Amino acid sequence: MTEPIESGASTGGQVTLIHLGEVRVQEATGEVTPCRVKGTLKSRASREEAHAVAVGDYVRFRRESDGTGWIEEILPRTSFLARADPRRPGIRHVLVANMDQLVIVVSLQKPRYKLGLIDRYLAAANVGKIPPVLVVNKVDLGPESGISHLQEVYSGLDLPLIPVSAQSGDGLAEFKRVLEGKTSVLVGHSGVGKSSLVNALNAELALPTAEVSRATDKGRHTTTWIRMIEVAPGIKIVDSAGIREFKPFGLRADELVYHFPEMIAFMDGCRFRDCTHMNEAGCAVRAAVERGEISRARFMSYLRILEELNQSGPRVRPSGQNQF
Ligand SMILES: Nc1nc2c(ncn2[C@@H]2O[C@H](COP(=O)(O)OP(=O)(O)OP(=O)(O)O)[C@@H](O)[C@H]2O)c(=O)[nH]1
Ligand SMILES: [Zn+2]
Repeated sequence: MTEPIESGASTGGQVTLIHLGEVRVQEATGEVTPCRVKGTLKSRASREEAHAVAVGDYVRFRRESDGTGWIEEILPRTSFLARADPRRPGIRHVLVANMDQLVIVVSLQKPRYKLGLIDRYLAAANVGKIPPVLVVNKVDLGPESGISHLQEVYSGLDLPLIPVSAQSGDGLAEFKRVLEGKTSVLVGHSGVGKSSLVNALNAELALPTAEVSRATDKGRHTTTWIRMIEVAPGIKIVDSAGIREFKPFGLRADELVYHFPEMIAFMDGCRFRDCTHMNEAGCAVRAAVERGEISRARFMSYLRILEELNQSGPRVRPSGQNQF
């Protein structure tokens, strides 16, 4: 298929699947067209972006006589979730665009939630302007103290927390209510129960879960795909396979604190204007941590991410040291 010479009118639609070079675009009528991306768009993107288009993108494409299409324009994004390309960390990989919310799924046990991963997703949600929601699955496995722990850690944020069990059905009505009328991207560690939760919303979908994969002896994640599905009327979900690593793209050491909203209110009280809150004297953020007004776990996440950013980019030193 050679690229077309401009002719005829273009059509608008939304990208619903990206898999092995195929980009599927759905029109408002529901019609789906397999498309390719025009070279001019690809080369514009390739220096800074892993891919020119993302699932969720609104695009304009030109239809060919064989029923396929060429994407020639990507409309501005209202929100996005981006990671650093695992092989080329300076390159941005936008996983999804134009989402109404980021649903971070964790489980109480098997595997136990990791605050560090939640905090990375929260920072990425802030960068890409997607409101986040935290869904805590497998509450049937307990312990209840896990829920109160998470509630305490995130009490300083505007973060809805929804305890659920795909197995027992607890919390599923609330989970459904949160998704209604929205397009949500589901993220989380492998095995936390994302597919089980989506199946619980609509049993007819029958997405393969861990048991099914073991039973059929087929590795589920030998390929990578991201897709958008309407799981029930008015509930659109983006799920994915094979996305193993997630390091948010676009974080800078000197701006990191702005992705920890509960710390912002205290910053003005720091003695040094460019305080990094690592170990400077007169740091009002650390003082708030000591008083229990900022969650220590969140502060430790801040320090860990800051350290990572310092290793990979220009260093930010405690301001006391910068003076010499
Ligand atoms: N006890 C319990 N087990 C659950 C629950 N939800 C899911 N599981 C089990 O957890 C395992 C993983 O569930 P999946 O739905 O495959 O997890 P996933 O997040 O989709 O995993 P990936 O596809 O690898 O990302 C399966 O064995 C499920 O049966 C739950 O609420 N309680
Ligand atoms: Zn400080």
